[in-house]
Amino acid sequence: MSDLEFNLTPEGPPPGGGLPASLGRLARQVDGRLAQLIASPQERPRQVHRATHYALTSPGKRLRPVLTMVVGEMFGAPAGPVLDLGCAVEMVHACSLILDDLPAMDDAHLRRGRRTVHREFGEDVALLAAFALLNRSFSLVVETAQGLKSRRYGSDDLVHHLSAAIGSDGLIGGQALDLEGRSERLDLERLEYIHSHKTGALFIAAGELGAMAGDAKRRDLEVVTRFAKNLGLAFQICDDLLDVLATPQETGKDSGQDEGKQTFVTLLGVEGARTLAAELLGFAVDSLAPLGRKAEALRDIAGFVRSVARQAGA
Ligand code: GRG
Repeated sequence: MSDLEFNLTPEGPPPGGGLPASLGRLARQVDGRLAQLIASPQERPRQVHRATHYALTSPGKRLRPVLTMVVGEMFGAPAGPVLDLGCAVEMVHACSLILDDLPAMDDAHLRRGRRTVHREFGEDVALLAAFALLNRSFSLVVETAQGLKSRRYGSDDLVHHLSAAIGSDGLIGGQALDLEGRSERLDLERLEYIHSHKTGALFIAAGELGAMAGDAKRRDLEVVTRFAKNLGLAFQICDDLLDVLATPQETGKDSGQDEGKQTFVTLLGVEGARTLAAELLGFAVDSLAPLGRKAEALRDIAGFVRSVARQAGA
């Protein structure tokens, strides 16, 4: 663990572990920026603003915005706008966590070491806060993208990629099939479909937004997409491993949330799930070959996820 630096916040390290130091500096920039991009909790409607603030600034790993920033940096995107695009992705993630935790979905009590948003503010406010974050995410992408001087991509391209990642062929589609599949026996192909949509799609959008902000060539954009797809799926397998192997103190969320559900762990066993995660991370890293040494920070992200898969429950 010596190469891991916890991304300290006033409340301590983010549940689930910290990023390596090289990436932790980016996560700290995200932490410093998020609250500046949404309405203050003092502003009316106070309950909704308190809830958006609570959900967005609670201590998470910030892996998706870090991915946006690393990719943006790699293609020479301006740092300020790319940070804001990463924050927009984090807003979508925070929205999805609020919805996922609701009684109608996972009925979770604990998230990032705190009471879930609906338990703290009520379901009505939680729903409004989720939509407020989603809405703000899109306005932020439009504002930010308009200031970029990309030759290849307009703000409509960024909006399109983000909305596609969220829609019924993205997070919403994956979540819907996940909910439907709870009473069924799933095979590996279907499980992969669910998680490459429910989790992987936002990793893909995170990488793509960074690449578009840096005006990456289309073929380089495709490399980023492939990398993020494999990374996202490997990350979900880690999440499944942590659900059975780690304590709520370690992850900041309820353990055994997947009980009764088919997961990569129930299908493949702990070692099989670790092996699959390692394979996917291998594909992710191999896909970076055309980018050469400039993709080193992406290899670090894959290394971080690999260390989570290895250390889960150890
Ligand atoms: C309208 C945005 C939107 C979504 C609706 C509810 C839903 C559809 C999808 C659920 C997506 C979801 C919550 C997937 C789980 C992904 C996952 C592995 C979450 C944990 O991510 P970490 O470990 O969490 O990065 P932190 O707290 O560190 O940010």
